Amino acid sequence: MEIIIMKELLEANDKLAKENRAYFAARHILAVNIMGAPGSGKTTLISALAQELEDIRIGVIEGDIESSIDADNLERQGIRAVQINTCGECHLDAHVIKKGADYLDMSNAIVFIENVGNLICPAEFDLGEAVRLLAASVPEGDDKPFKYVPMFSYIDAVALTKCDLKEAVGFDSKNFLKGLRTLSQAPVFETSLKTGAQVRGVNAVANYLRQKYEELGKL
Ligand SMILES: Nc1nc2c(ncn2[C@@H]2O[C@H](COP(=O)(O)OP(=O)(O)O)[C@@H](O)[C@H]2O)c(=O)[nH]1
Ligand SMILES: [Mg+2]
Repeated sequence: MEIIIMKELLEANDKLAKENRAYFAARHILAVNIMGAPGSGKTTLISALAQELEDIRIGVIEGDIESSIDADNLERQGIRAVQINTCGECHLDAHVIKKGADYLDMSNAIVFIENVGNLICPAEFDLGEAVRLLAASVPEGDDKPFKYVPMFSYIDAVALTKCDLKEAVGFDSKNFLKGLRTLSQAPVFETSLKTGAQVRGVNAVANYLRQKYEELGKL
């Protein structure tokens, strides 16, 4: 019985995700679903990308089980954001994304969706996004692609965040890539965004997204 309920839930979500995809396309919006573990650097990355892509309109749909800390932080930086609280749910779904997008009411924009910090459930819920970007942080360890197979199979690109900590935590890049490449050919962008230190790698992620955004116009 449980299996049937879950299947119905996912089918209903997929239908709404399809509608979201059409909504984003009609408004010339590149929707980017940013997933990753809690604390992997998702908000920090969004903030840095917004600076790097300053010539493009940016909106953010923030997902957390509670609080509006991330949306408040982004708004303080002048980035248009809306907070969604899932009240305990471990992922965002297509239904709440439509609500967030309606609130932002944007067009000709890149809309970042910061998913709930979790390496499992978000990989089951299509949101209608165009790009799935995983923020995988160095301190989580190089073995994560071997352990979280659905997530590492689901994504289009990886931002390997907190690379300034590689040496400190003994991160083995070769092992990380070995695990990832059995599942996906997703490009990997190494970033270091430590507060007060030199920012590295965010321009490559921004260029990747800029290209995706420019490709929208050619469809
Ligand atoms: N050393 C280091 N710390 C980082 C980097 N990126 C983010 N952080 C820190 O990691 C913590 C969690 O970042 P946050 O963006 O809030 O993660 P989120 O929970 O995935 O949104 C914060 O204290 C950030 O300052 C990085 O590249 N290097
Ligand atoms: Mg965050």
